[in-house]
Amino acid sequence: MITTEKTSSIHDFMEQVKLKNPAQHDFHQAVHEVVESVYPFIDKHPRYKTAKILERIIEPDRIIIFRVCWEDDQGNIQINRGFRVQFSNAIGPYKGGLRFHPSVSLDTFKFLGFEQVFKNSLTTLPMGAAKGGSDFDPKGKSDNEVMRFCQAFMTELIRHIGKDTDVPAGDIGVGAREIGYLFGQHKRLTNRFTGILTGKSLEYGGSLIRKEATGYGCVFFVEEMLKNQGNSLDGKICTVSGSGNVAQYTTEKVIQLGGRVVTLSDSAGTIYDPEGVSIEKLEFVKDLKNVRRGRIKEYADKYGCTYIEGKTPWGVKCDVAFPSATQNELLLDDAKSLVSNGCIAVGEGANMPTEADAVKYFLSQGVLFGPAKAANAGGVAVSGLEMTQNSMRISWDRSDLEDRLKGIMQSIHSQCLEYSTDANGAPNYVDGANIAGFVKVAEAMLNYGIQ
Ligand code: NDP
Ligand code: 2IT
Repeated sequence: MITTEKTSSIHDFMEQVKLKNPAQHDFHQAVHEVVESVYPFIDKHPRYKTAKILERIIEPDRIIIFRVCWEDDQGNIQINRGFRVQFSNAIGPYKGGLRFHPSVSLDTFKFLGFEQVFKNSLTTLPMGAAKGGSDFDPKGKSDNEVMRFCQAFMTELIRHIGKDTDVPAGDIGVGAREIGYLFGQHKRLTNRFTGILTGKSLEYGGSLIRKEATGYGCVFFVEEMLKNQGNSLDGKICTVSGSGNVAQYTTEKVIQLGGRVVTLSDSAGTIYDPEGVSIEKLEFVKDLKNVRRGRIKEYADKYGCTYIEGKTPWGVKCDVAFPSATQNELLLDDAKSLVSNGCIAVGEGANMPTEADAVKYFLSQGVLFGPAKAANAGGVAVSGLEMTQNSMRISWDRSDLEDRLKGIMQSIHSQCLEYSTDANGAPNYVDGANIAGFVKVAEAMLNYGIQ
């Protein structure tokens, strides 16, 4: 329960954050959510307050911004901006994905890097937090253009990463193709074959289950939330947004657990397939999005279902929603419409896909709400397992890795329950994830003294 006094302290704290980080709205949103959970907790644990852990944890260790020049297929010189925000290495080497998307700014990478601090802590593995990428848009580029961009990007990034320093991976716009070009350039420049990236293909040091991990992990987390209430995904109607890596493997695991996914989307619109996406239809989506790089509308054309141009899936009736595309894609009105249509659980596959007011609404209605830093931590968790396998020069088998992933998601669920408050009869997993993620990093920071 937040008292008036605490609310005013949170308000003052946030005013300072806004003054120091002007116009970084996504970063403010991410910090505010954590501060709301952690402030009342810190009040009961003054050692964190005296050591100013909260003030320190919101300040990245360092920010790297660089120019990336490359030549397109017509011989024109193109200039992009590269970023790496190394947020915290308190509990392990910096770790987190790279995003290539024209919309990104420093704000994007600060919010994502900040979220990663708590997420990586929850995985139980020794990983610090970072995020990076570029305003480069891979859409419509040839493979050769993507290769030249990735080579130019790595030529600078190489100074800042390393297997014990900072280990990037994929995110929006960065999949197996981009990781291959980035890894290849690193190997060429250093003449060393080391695990400096995760999400690698299996032929050169990648881990089984990594590409499935975020989506599968998110579904395992939702299954745990439901199980805790004596329920399950079996027979549930699910809406999924996005149609990239996270959306595809969320869909696959929902199908395996007996649920039915009735929507997928991309930045142009949503398909609504009341019969459900089958494994065969999902294979079509994988080929469409990962190989041919086409639009989701082709699904509706091929299978004769509804295509809703320019809309997200949240108007469609469902039991469980999996926002798996991008930040702030699910707004307050969407939350109201989902709840009035009977939605009982939400698993955030994307990072911060639910706007702050919408999160509050879900909690006020007793919806089981799995926040991103808990629900989508499976991706980075299997990245952590990829790092271990690379260091040991071994590879674990598929079922072993899936079991480990499931075990990690169950552990994250228990950690959240340990610190959760009450949200109208349901556990408040937002408080649970923020506080549980905070404690491990804060304790490590106390060990290091003032730095
Ligand atoms: P992909 O690039 O594979 O897919 C992204 C999907 O989201 C595409 O369908 C894309 O549509 C859609 N999308 C992206 N940006 C926007 C936008 N601004 N508006 C509407 N739709 C958009 O990325 P991932 O699946 O890897 O990532 C999806 C989310 O999951 C992100 O929030 C990411 O940070 C998060 N995440 C990813 C992890 C991973 O391991 N990959 C791990 C944890 C979280 P279109 O093709 O039209 O652009
Ligand atoms: O947001 C995320 O956790 C990721 N994009 C995955 C990061 C990773 O290092 O695997």
